[in-house]
Amino acid sequence: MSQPSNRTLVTSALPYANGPLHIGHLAGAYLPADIFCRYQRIAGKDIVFVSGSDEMGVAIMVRARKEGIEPAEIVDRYHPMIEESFRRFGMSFDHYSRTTSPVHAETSQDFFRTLAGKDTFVTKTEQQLFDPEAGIFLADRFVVGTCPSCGNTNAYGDQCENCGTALSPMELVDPRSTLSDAKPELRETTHWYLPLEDFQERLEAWIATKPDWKPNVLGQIKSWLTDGLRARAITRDVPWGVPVPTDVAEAAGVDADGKVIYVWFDAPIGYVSATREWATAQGDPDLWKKYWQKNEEGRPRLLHFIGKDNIVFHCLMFPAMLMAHGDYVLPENVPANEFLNLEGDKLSTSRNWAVWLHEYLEEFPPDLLRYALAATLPETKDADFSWKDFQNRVNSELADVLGNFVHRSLTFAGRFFDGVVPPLKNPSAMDQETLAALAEFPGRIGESYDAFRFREGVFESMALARLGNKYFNDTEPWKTRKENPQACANTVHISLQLCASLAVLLDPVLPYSAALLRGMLNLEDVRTGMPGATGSIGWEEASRPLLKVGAPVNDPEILFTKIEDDVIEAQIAKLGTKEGDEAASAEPYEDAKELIAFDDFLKLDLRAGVIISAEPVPKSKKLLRLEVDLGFETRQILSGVAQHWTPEELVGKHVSVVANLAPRKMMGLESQGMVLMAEDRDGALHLMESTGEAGGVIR
Ligand code: B3M
Ligand code: ZN
Repeated sequence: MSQPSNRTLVTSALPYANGPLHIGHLAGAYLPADIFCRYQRIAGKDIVFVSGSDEMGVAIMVRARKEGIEPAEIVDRYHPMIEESFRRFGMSFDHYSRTTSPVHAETSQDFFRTLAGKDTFVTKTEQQLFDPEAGIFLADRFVVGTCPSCGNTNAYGDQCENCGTALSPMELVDPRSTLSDAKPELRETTHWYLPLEDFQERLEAWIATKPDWKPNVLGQIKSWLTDGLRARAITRDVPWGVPVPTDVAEAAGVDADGKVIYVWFDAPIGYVSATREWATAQGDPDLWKKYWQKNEEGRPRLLHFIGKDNIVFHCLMFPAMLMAHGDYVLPENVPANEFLNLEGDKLSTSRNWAVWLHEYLEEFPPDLLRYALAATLPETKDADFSWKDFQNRVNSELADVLGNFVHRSLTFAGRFFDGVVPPLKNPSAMDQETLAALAEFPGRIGESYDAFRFREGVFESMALARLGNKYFNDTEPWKTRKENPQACANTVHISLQLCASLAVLLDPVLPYSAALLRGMLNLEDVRTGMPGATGSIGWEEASRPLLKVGAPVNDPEILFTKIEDDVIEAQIAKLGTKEGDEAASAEPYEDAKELIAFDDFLKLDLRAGVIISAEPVPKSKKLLRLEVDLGFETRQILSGVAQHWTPEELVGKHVSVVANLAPRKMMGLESQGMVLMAEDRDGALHLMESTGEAGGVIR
């Protein structure tokens, strides 16, 4: 094995350009990668960070058909929108591309051609599902059916999103077209396949060298390897995609007309295309090779940041393609994240149960969400984003800890030391300990980031601000100012030095605030986390005092404004409403849940009840306050049904109630149970009406 070179290529999954971005995207593949790259650049490492819009594939066609327009119009609408959201959130890509670019068509066709030339593929002529009404073969998301692996009734033709298994349409039980009600017919067609079973041993041997990968990632990989890998079709009969190269088709004696490369074959090659475009823009068109191929310098590091639903493609299929090709390095790590939920519920674009990035940016600065998400990333298991938690983190961490520390340090410097950094003389034990503690921070934070433990790294960064606040409190400069002016000067000197280090160390997670802070401190020559940044002050330097005695500092500006309750309540009320729902996608059914034991079912206290009163909840678009008679008592229940029924329509309804749900506060009112409802795929609700007497047990 060759030596590692000092170059790293970082990729973030290419988002489908079929809708705007939401917080789930940010938390999965983008924010962690951005924090990682910013940190590495500040630390002086040679890193290139690429991504781009995934503009091919059936996901785009599904969206286009829904609107009755061409796929090209869809991607031309969403690509700029996605790119703009990323830019405003500070994603520090060296290059953000799109898979409709000519460089990408050429790169993926070359790759396909190389593999065909090495006899990696097999071609097969077989019967496949065809929709006679839509006149199209039913590939990927054009077909749903029951997953043979887990029984999910809404598995797609290429993957079950419930269990992650990669599928082909013919493997689905009871396949249905998502394009029409027509019964799928069988028609003969020819396709290229990547025989993954030929790579099983090599993949196993390679994965065995990665014991340090995240357990959630290794767990998924091992279960597929245990099941045994099977050949995957890598071409499609659909009218949108990178065309199968005609020379390859001719050599195989296949008519290439209407055949395109499968999106999961071309999309990861999009990382290579993006790196090539970046290199060309640098004026050195071959430079991309130093990030993808072994050379005299050694072996570059390749890191893929993705969400858990993309693990099979990045850890097995793409590596098999790279192995087959031979010129490329394999990923050194794939630090995939689990899913982010929202207010305790799965994100859903069709139910508008999401925080859309472009909408968020109309109301809040990007750093607040970067921080709140970074502190709760789904690194090892699914995590939850709630607006209350967001508010708490902003108010009691960003404002009360970091903002407050910066503010009081600069205020003291301005008021009592003529706005310059005072000298440090005869430092006390506590002064010395504080400087010694500072020296440890860059290494400790960096270690967490290097190990992809971003929550920990962010927590450790904030710990420096906590330390600063504690130091400021304990040294009591408001007292020493009169009693011992040099001690006061020492406190302000050291506090300002901590602020300066924070202005470097917080840049990965809070780039906008860190820049503002550098401005307040007149801290120049800092190497920021952006591509191409120069400057002599970097990560390591932040372990030592950065400000010179006598250097002027400015009056403090507000770094973080606290968020009021009503602002947060308005955000919560927006969830689940249909406004601005241009993002609705074709997710047909919610996934089946895991089996539970009978005893778990018995824990539920389900009762028949009668709604005796209903009224709107002030300031909430969604909630109604219900009083429900359970026979033995009356309960107040808050229900998110205001957009489905008027209060009058509900009074007198016999319903089913979960009677032993722990009480929950919403909009300042306590909800003491839940009224059961069935939800249609379009979001329409139906009461589970019961003719039983109030209080009767449902079992
Ligand atoms: N566009 C799937 C997704 O957005 C896909 C990722 C491609 S990464 C090469 O989940
Ligand atoms: Zn499944």
